[in-house]
Amino acid sequence: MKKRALITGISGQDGSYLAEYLLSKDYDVYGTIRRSSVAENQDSRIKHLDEKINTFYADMLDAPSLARVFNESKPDEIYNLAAMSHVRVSFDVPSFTIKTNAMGVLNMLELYRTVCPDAKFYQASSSEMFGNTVDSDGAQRLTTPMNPVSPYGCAKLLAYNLVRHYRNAYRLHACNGILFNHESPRRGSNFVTNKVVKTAVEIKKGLKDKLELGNMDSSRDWGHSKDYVRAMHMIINHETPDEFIVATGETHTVRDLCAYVFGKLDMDYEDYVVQNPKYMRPEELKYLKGDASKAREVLGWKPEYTFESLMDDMIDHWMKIL
Ligand code: F7E
Repeated sequence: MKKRALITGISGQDGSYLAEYLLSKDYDVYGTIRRSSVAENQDSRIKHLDEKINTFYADMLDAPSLARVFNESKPDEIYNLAAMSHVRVSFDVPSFTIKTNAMGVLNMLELYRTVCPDAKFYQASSSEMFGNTVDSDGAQRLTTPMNPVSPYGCAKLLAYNLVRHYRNAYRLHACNGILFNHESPRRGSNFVTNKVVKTAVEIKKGLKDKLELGNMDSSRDWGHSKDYVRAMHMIINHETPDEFIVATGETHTVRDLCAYVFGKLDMDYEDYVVQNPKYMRPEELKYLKGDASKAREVLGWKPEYTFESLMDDMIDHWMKIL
């Protein structure tokens, strides 16, 4: 019998790559999408999978809609990826963010516990939970204290703890993947990597003359979403439910990112990048570098993309599209 996977947020960057990955492993794939007034926004990343996957309208805050999806999909594996995923926007819509990213997970866990407790559950946890805590060697790991600095991070930390609590209280196979930033050509263009790459290509092609950014001194550990969805599948299928960090262990500033991308296009970023306070955050997470040694050693996971090959993939994409 084919395994059945349910992916909330299947139309997002990770959801779409995970759907492709699970289809390649012969799963039946089910997923939730949210209604949007611009129909194209609902399925632009999964349109090519139309005939191969089963999608349902649902919302993390609409428990009856989730119940219908659980009952119709009867999942063996549940990947909970749906979220309000933009950290800066979470300062503008804090209540919506906390409800969706924390209460929504509670809705999912209750359905999991009551409808299909023999299934396995993966929660998309985030490096944003660490806030500005860094170990003395300059990395974040599973033992690093978590002190989130955004409504998004606070909500993700509550969800993370709920998953651990449900696992212990109800003996469920519920896992957390703490994923550091992961990008791809499918990344929303209001996240910094895709914003920089897309705008740099537009400048190169004479379509724009400047790039407006916020804080250029923050550092991020950027990996490729394709590598990270593979890790999700390994985490959920590990024999014991557990927590894992997924990261490359390399960090770069936003400034380094600009220098690399503009440099690849034979331009100097300093001629085009201007700072706009609009893109600053009330509180900034300054530095991320993940220690994924447990995922490497226990799961045998390792990333195939480097920072450079990730950026090259995104540059190639926009050079073709624009
Ligand atoms: O910002 C700085 C910004 O929005 C990265 C989400 O997937 O990863 C992501 O969250 C950095 C920050 O990602 C602009 O201040 C400068 O320091 O691409 P980002 P994020 O906030 O790190 C984590 C792991 C998640 O879980 C989240 O869901 O870049 N930055 N100027 C800017 N950022 C944006 N978006 N736009 C700018 O103009």
